[in-house]
Amino acid sequence: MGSTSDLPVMEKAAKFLDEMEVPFEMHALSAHRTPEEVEHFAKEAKGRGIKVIIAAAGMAAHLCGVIASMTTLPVIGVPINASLDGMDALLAIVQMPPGIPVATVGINGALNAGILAVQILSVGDPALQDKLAGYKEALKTKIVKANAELAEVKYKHKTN
Ligand code: RP5
Repeated sequence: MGSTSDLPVMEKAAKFLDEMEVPFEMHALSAHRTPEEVEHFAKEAKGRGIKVIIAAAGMAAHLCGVIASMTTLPVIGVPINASLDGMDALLAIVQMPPGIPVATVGINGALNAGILAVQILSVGDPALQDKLAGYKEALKTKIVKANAELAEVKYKHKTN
């Protein structure tokens, strides 16, 4: 993440990775404030065994694209709502030029970034695929239960 002020959002990704028992690192690295550290991280990541990078930044959010420019690892970008309702970060992250993609999730979409990272990691890992399938099944159960509860809500003109 570009700053620890992004941590309250990025915690959702961290909690999901913990739930899936996937080892991960967290760093505060800024494309503008600590560009040398960003370069070192991006260039060394693959050699250290990292498989996927989730990069989160707000405002003029160059971190994700800069990292993507220096590695062939998949980079998932999380636009953080730090100003302009997050639209500045969303456009900065998603509008990458041809050749340097960043798989961009929604504004503050840290949970989806965590899920997508695990989905990428699960290719060729049946045990991890099973854990993901369990997670998605629980989502289904939650909505089935919600739908049943909604059926009990009564309005004069509600017909179900
Ligand atoms: C970005 O600037 C960070 O990712 C953060 O979202 C935003 C504000 O950073 P702080 O001023 O809170 O450190 O680089």
